[in-house]
Amino acid sequence: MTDFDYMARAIELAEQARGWTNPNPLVGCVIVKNGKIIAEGYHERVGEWHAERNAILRCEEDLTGATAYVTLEPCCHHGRTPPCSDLLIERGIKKVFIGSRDPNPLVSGKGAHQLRQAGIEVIEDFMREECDQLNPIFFHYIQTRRPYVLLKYAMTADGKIATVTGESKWITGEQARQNVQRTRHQYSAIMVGVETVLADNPFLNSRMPNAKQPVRIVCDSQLRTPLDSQLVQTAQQFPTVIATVSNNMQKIEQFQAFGVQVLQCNEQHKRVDLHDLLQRLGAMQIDSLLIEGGSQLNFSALESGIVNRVHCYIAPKLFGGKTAKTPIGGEGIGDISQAVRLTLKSTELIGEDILLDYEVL
Ligand code: AOF
Ligand code: ZN
Repeated sequence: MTDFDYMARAIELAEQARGWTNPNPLVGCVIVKNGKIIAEGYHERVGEWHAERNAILRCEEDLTGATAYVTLEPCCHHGRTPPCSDLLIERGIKKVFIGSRDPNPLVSGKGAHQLRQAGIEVIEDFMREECDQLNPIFFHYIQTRRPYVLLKYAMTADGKIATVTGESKWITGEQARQNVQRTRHQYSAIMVGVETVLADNPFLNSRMPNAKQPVRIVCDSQLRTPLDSQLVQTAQQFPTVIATVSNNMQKIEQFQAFGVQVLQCNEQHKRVDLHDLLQRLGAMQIDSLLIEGGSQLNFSALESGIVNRVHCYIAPKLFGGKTAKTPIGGEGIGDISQAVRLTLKSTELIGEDILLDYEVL
């Protein structure tokens, strides 16, 4: 096995915790001595041991002279757990391959520096691109303290998200819908506009077995969410937030009585100021937000520039109809030069549907 194989294994280990570490990163670690893997570990859940500590503490062999492969620069600060750099030094590790740099201001180069100071050979940026792919959410959140935003929609091959009568169940097939469930598990919160609540009365939970449940958010400037909606009725079991600009205290108290948290946000053009909302969600430790429509909220989100990533599912169906809804509504733009520009990261065939994964420029 080569250095590349060991780091690839560390990435594979890191992946296993997807959805469970937020707002911490996904991190994997492999330790090799005399051409043999003698320890493996990954960061399993936020608040628990880091990847390196898991690998080291589970290994009974002497680590003196061994080489460690870590997908993220080892930390050197006392957080919820003690510094990993100290432990690597203490156990006599001789060489460390690092994938991603850690932009956390508490670490940011100081981890690698500390290892070098102790005489360890450190190789940085090793398979950095692959390692960086693990943590777009962490890198964004640790630097901005605002959630990383993914906009997701499913449409027909003629660009419709519903028929002329408003029917939308289902556009994509079973496998694509399962993929959405996995995405919900990876994001800390999921948001829809009030029109979607009125039209679909959604539940917005993750139905994957053992899934982590995202915080459910309704963007509802005038508090039109019905008290008998599924979201309000299940707010005691699943955290539920309504973001509004309304001051109607009587209504707010009614929602609160069901366990809904009401966030009174700043106003922008009579709607919720999405930048203010993101700031508040970030302060609540929400590092990632999945926006699932409707078309008005999708446009507002894109227009305000809060969207980092777009997932577009295309189903092999055609609906037609001049008034059938499309994924992005709102006022739109007049001039092509104002278009939101995207970079295609990947395309994937999921069952009979296509997933286009874009980054917003
Ligand atoms: C690593 N390996 O496996 C992780 C690291 O307060 P804590 O203990 O939860 O630490 C969180 C910070 O530690 C996080 O922001 C990131 O900078 C680093 N995470 N570092 O070397 C790991 N999870
Ligand atoms: Zn650490």
